[in-house]
Amino acid sequence: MYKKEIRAIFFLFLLSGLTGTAQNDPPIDKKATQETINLYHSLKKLLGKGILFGHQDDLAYGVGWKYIPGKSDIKDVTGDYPSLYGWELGRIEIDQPFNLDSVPFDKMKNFIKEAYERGGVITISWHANNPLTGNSAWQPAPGTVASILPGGEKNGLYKNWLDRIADFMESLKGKNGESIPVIFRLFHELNGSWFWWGRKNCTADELKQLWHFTVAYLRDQKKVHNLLYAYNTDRFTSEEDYLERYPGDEWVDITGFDIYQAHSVVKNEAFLQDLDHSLNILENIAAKKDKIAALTEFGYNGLPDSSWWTTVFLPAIQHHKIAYVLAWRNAGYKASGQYEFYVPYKGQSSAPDFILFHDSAPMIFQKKASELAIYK
Ligand code: BMA
Repeated sequence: MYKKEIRAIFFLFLLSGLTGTAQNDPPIDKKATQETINLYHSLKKLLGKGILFGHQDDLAYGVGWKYIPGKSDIKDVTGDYPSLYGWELGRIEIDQPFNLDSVPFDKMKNFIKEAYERGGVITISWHANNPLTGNSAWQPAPGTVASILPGGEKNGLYKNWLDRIADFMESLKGKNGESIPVIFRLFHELNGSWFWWGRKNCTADELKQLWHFTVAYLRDQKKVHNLLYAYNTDRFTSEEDYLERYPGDEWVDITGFDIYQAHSVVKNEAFLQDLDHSLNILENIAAKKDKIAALTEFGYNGLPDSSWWTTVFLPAIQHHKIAYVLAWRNAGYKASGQYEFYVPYKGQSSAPDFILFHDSAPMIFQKKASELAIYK
């Protein structure tokens, strides 16, 4: 038998019985659909065994292309799709037909169905506009969070926005009519201050109240039962720092954080250490709280180091108990010469290294994920 086949069989053995009943360990939604419960347990069982690889907007566009059926920069490079897909709902709240990155919501729904049917996992973020001012998510204003809490002048508007979120989530159906489970990355990067829900823009108590209100509204009032909820900070320094705005164990399924290498390659080693260290802290928190740890967003824009995947990113993550990692979007090049991409496209200098990364033991892309039957 070839080495690769032996590895594959060993891998399947490791993960056999990935799902199964775990009656006394439900997600925070006690009425979650069976597929959502199965996803929750599958992710838990992955911890320490394999890491799903995700990419934002993977099927919609990449560097130099848009909306080509079946295309994906990751698939072009590795022959394999990612096993996790990030999507973004910003502007659905104001009834726009496409999101803030110009992805039409109807196309997004089809991409989500396509990925789910081949066993992929879906995670969604929401850069909601500022509900108090009508400006973007990045334009905080004093009192915004207070204004949408019950009794606040914009609570009605916010509920109206959540109705649209609920409609979208509920419209995601598999071919047997079942709801497609979604990991909802609510108020992501909440310890930074660039969004209206950020640290300097509301008190910890206000954020917690907002979290409770939002989850309770979607889950109990709107009866949306296909969501897992991810608590998702930006970089942090300690357990206390990470948990400063944590809404409570009964309100969170997944704990994660976002981190970027935003400097020149000489800072790679520092990035590796930071990521490794933060994952240690996260892993400990998740273990104590019995939550699923994940790297909810990461990237190195432009990938200027051709061996970054196997010499920096992989060594930082491979020994950690995290269920998945999500690379940010391949928006490509703008006319101004600016660019934004976080996974290689065919011909990009880190593409050969990304193939090695794809083949590395803990990493799970679509082919392995399909065999895991994550929703069964
Ligand atoms: C940021 C950038 C922006 C994008 C936003 C929301 O990190 O990628 O170009 O509009 O996320 O997806």
